[in-house]
Amino acid sequence: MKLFYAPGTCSLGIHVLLEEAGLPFERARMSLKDGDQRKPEFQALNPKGKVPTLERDDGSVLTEWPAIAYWVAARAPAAKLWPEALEDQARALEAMDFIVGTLHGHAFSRLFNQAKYAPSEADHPKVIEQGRAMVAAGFDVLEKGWKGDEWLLPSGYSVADAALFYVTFWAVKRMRMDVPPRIAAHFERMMARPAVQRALAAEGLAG
Ligand SMILES: N[C@@H](CCC(=O)N[C@@H](CS)C(=O)NCC(=O)O)C(=O)O
Repeated sequence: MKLFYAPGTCSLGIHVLLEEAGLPFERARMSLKDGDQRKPEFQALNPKGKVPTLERDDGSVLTEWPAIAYWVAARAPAAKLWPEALEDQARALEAMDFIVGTLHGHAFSRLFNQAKYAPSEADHPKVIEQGRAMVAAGFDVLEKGWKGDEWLLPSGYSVADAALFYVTFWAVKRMRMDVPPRIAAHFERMMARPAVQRALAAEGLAG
């Protein structure tokens, strides 16, 4: 299979999961800045023009972070990336939906693309201000609702941790924002995982 990724974007979380899974995969590096996602050859694979995009060995293509995470986890049961109990599975979905759909899709999105929210450049600082407040509120929700110990879910390390990792990576490394203590400790634990270090190194982000 082949992961289409762009360094330091949300595809980093899937990159981590593929490394954790221990399945063989190829990497196809994309430059969003150069518009690779809009090129016809990529649009033919994924008309949404987004990473992560996973091309599987049968040639079929899977998109959307939670769906890819679920599929990777299911393909590598020994890695135990998908919780066993129904309650933990539901919590994993709940966390991924909030992180990918809300924290990324609404809050960080305002920090990355102000023009999407305000046609006039004069309003862009307001969009950034709103985005930063939404990011802080999102991390606050996760911090206050923390039910796990070292990892997000009480059942242990899962796909939800990789989702939390990529948004925390954005906050800490890209935006230089403070995150609440449990999230900060989680980030340190994630950074210590060999799979995370391998993904970061492959994306040219280590160190
Ligand atoms: N809903 C998608 C979101 C993916 C997404 O927003 N990817 C961004 C990078 S973090 C992207 O490819 N942006 C390129 C663009 O919008 O042109 C998912 O869950 O995978």
